[in-house]
Formats: sequence, C-alpha cells, structure tokens
Amino acid sequence: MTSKMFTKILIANRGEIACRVIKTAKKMGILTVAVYSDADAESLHVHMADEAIYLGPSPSRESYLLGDKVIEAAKRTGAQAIHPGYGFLSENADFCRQCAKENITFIGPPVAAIEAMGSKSAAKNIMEKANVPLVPGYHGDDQSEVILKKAADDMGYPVLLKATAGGGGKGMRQVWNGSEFSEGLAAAKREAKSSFGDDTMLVEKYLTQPRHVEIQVFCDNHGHAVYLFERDCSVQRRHQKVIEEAPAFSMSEDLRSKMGESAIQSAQAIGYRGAGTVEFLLDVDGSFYFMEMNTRLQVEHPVTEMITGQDLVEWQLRVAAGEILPKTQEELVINGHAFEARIYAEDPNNDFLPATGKLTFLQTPIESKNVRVDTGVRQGDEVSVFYDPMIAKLIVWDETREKALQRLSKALSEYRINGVTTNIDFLYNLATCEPFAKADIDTGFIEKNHDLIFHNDSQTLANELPMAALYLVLSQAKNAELAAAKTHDPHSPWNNTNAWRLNEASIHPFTLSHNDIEYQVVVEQKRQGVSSYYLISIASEGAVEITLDCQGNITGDLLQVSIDGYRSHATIVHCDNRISLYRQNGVFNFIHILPDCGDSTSDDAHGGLVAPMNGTMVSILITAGDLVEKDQPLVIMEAMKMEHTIRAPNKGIVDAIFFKEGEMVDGGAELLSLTAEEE
Ligand code: MV4
Repeated sequence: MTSKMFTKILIANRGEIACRVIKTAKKMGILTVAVYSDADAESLHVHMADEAIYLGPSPSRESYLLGDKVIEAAKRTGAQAIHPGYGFLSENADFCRQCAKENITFIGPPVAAIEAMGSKSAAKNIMEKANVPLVPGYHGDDQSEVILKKAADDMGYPVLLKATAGGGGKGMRQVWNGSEFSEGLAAAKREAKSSFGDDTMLVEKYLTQPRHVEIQVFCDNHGHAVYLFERDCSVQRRHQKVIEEAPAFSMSEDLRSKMGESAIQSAQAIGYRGAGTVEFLLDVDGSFYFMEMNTRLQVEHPVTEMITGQDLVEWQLRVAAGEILPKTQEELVINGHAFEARIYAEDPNNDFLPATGKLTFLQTPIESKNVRVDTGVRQGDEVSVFYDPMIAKLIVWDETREKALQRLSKALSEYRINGVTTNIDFLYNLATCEPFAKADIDTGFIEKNHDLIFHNDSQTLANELPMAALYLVLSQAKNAELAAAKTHDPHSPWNNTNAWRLNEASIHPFTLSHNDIEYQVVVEQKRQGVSSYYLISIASEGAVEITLDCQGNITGDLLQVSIDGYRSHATIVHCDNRISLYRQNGVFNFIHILPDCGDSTSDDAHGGLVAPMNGTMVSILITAGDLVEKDQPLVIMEAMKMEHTIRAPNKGIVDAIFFKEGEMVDGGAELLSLTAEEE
C-alpha cells in the first residue's frame, strides 16, 4: 500500500478535541475543515480551521451526529479524510462504512473492528479465543438460575452480575454470598430488562479493589503493532474519568510488558488499525483482566503523548495515509510522569450538576514543557446545554510523579474561571489530598476519600479581606487618575480620590460580604513622604476589630500587597460589585455592598457617595465648596436605563467632585466627597 499524505482533512467534532486535531494538522501542513452547529458558529475550532461548514441546529442529533451532512461537507470542500475525534461518530460503524463508500478515508479503525468491539460480550468471546486474560467468570448462553448459581458457587464470592447488553457500569450488581444469589439475580435481570431490553447475564469474580489500567496501542496497515505503555484511569466518578496519569504508579517492567503484549494480542485478534485502547482491570495481586477495547482516540491520550514525546494525532494521520508506524517498540521509552485533569462546568457541591453560563473571565496557567492546556473555549464563550460541559483538559508533566503532581496542583490553582461553576476546587482538593500523593488509589478512590475531597473548610480571610479592601482603594485611585488624565487640569486637587481632606485622615469605609457574612472594613490612607501606606481595620459581627499595616499596588489584574510584613499577591477579577481574589490556595469571592444610594422614586433616599453600579454621570447639581442640606440631590447617574439621584447623607460641605457630566463611572467608584457639618 503506497502512502500519500492528505492535503485536507475534515474534523467531525467540536470543542477541545477539534482544536487539538487542527493544531496537529496545521503543524503537518494539512488544510483543515471544521463543521459546526448554531451554538458553535463563533467557536474556537471554527476560527482555527481553514474552512468551516454549517451542519444545522445546536442539538447534536441535528448536527454533529448527521453522518450524511458530515460526508457532504467533506465532498463539498474536497477533504480526503475525516477525523472523528471521540464520541459523536467516532465509533459509528455505519458512518465508517459510508466514508469508505464515498472513498473518503475514515481516520480510525476498520469498520469490522468497530463492530467487533461494539458488543461487550462479543468482545470478551474474541479475547478469550486470543488467550487474552478475562476475569474468571461465566458468560455462556445457558441463563438458567441453577447454571448461573453453580458458576458463582464455583468461582467463590463475592461475584458481580453484569448485563451483557450493559456497559460503563450500568447493569452491574454485587452478590456477596450464596444466600443472596437468587434475589440478586432476579433484581439484576429486572434492571437489565428495563434498561437494555435484554436480561442476559454474565457472572464474574468481583474484584473489590481493582485499578483501571489501559494500554495505548497502535497498528499500521503493514502488520506493525506497538503499545505506547499504560495509563491509570482509576480516579473516576460514576464511570466518568476525573484525573488520569501515565505511567501507572508501581508498575513493574514485567507487568508492563505482559499487559502491553496482551493488548497487542487483543488488537491483532480483530485486525485493528490505527489508535486503540485496551482497558484492563488490575487486581491487587498484579493479575489483570480484559475489560473492553475502545476503537477511538481517548480523551486522555495527551498523558501518553507527554511521557513518550509522540503526537498521536500525527501517528493517526500517517497511518491512515498508509505510512508505517513512526516508531518501533524498541524506540518507544517512558520519560517522566504526566497527569490530566478534566476541567468541567459542573457543581461538585450539587451532585456534579452540569453548569452553563458565560465565561466572563478565563485565565489559564501559562503553558510550557510542563503544562499543556487542551481547550475549545475562550473568555466570553458560552458553556451551553447542548454538549458535554468540558471546558478543558489540563495536562502536566515532570520527571517524577511527585514533581508532576506538584505541577498539577499549582496549575489548577492558576486556572481561573468566572461566570460558570467549575470543578476546579474539587480537582485541587483531590490532587492535594494525601492518599492521592501516596498513590493509594483504586476505582473506589473518590468514594473512599469523600470527606477529604469535599471538605469545605471555612476560608480564613485574614489576608484576603484586607487585600480586597486595599484593591478597592487602589482601583478607585487608579480610575480617578485615568479620569483626571482626561480633564483639562489633570493635577487639580479636586481630581484625587484619596479622600484627602485638609487636616483630616483619608478614610475609605467598605462593606464586604463573603459567604453571606458582612465585614465592615475601613481603610485609612496614611502618607509617608511621597508614598502611601494603609491602616486597615476589620470588624464583623461578634469579632474583635483588628488593624493591619498594609501597602500594595495593582498591575493589570495582579494585586501585590504587604500586610503586616506578609508579602503576597492575588489575581483580581472585578465584575460589577463582585470581586474574586485568585490565590494559590483557591478563589475568594467577595461582594462589595454599596451604600444604599436610593433612587429617583423613593422619598427617603440616603445619599451615599459611591456609584451604585456602572453607569454615566448625567448631571451635577452642586459645585465644590457648596453647603448642602441632608438629602439634597447632589448628582444624577444613569445606569441600567434608570436615573439614580445621589443625595447628601447629611448636611455638609462639598469637598470634591470626581467625575464630569457625561463621563462613564465604575460601580463602587467614589463620585464626590463631602465633609459633614458636625465633623
Ligand atoms: C468490574 C469491577 C470489579 N470486578 N468487574 C465498571 C464499568 C466497566 N468498565 C467494568 N467495571 C467494573 N467491572 C469485576 N469482575 C469493577 C468495575 C468498576 C470500575 C472499573 C473500571 C473503572 C471504574 C470502575 C468503577 C466501578 C466499578
């Protein structure tokens, strides 16, 4: 078979995997065609591709799952091959057949291999014939209770009843002793009948602490087959992988080669071509058993790429184009250790309910040889209800498992997302808990360590509260400098916002709320030569007031502070009156409670001197130096299509006005300063 590399491929997928495949195609000088639905019209994968074809409405069944439309798109653009990614059409035998019929290369295994692995029981029969180890058990046609019970008695309890038509953990039932067998079987059959319409059962020896260890295999069209070592994917929740790693911890060379050879045997037993994954259950005694074979590129393939230095999508393209495998088994070596964490828009504190929303703020860790981010979204994108809520895959590498794990926890703390609930804190807790560091892991890890992972210890705010208050003072000063710079007299004293008053301390009072608890924070600005420092006093219900000596500065979204000699920093995201502080130990969300500025309709408005929200200064009713009465209208702002009258909170002298008519005003910005008459 001669090889001729494609000049143009179509990626029949979306999100991170579509972007990932496009990246490799670009690296190889191959043109790319994306396909998209309504919801994805402006998505990253469409922008990255050279061309894009609209498929249809957002629901996958009306777009990404329409094989005819995908093939039509390939023909329309002259794509010679289709990369299906994972999910969607990637293991659809009919689609694979359609591609062949239209003389379009399906970048994946032959249709026969997809069909062979499509049925879990058929797969087990094929593997049994190929001497691939199966879990001791019975998967015969005689489904009489007496035969099934005898099989269970012979192999010893506990046993696992599995629906042949099931998969992914569905239709499994443990039976711990003979006396429970009959009732357990009846229940398992009922569930299988209702879930799959087929109550055929298989009986297996139940492994109580298995690990999920899978082998990456690759076969070309010239009879070559290699394994690219293993991945441990035991950390799962309801059969969804959460964190994967390569290589598997405490894997001996002997066991590695036995599992690798067994995986190759599995692949060759079905005439496999391309990238495939053979999943095994690894028991505590080192025995391993075939579970299933996946005939697609797995989500977690990047950890294998990181430890072998191979680009598996490039391998897929080369093999699909008829080339021989880029490496021999002897040329493949493991270098270092890698983890992958799946960043999801979901709420771990609400049973992992998928979350939707706009990514109003998105900051990823800086990528390097140690940190890789595979994502399909950008700041401002919507996480929609139509597709899997994966935001990204965070992949890290280092020379050892311990160093790689350190990279993972640091990178997770640097992954900052606002606008949608994510599982980042859950992943951080999981990656930093001791059992994970000690690799005390099997498929029950999350359940066993639930309290460690879901701990919601109340966040101490000792540093974060003053940081938030200091940020508000510094950002108001910065806003005023920007506003002043636009005026005809930038250096006028009326433009400064340090609340400076002649012969008076500059005081900035704030109310900040965190987890529904309000804190009164007063920032007193002190001058020290040409620079300032701040005394920050914090009081809350029933707590002793504390005062801290602070300094700080803001550069972009980075706040750097010194608090009573403690120097640290935080990334700040300020949206309306919400302030998020991203620190290495997690995110701290505050709400800046603005004084009630009343509005044009209520009679008893009590003027505050800060903008209630982002808006525009529409009219200024007083001038600096005026003596005003309590509740006298001072300025009028327009915000959210309403006019807000800011009134004098008490009788006093107007010291300074910080904005001009027509200027934009940030929520929380000080509009003017007033010295009460009695002061
Ligand atoms: C098992 C098992 C223990 N003993 N079979 C779960 C779904 C499917 N992949 C097979 N699964 C299991 N089969 C025997 N004989 C435990 C599991 C299992 C599991 C396997 C891999 C990864 C995560 C898992 C979570 C729960 C149960």
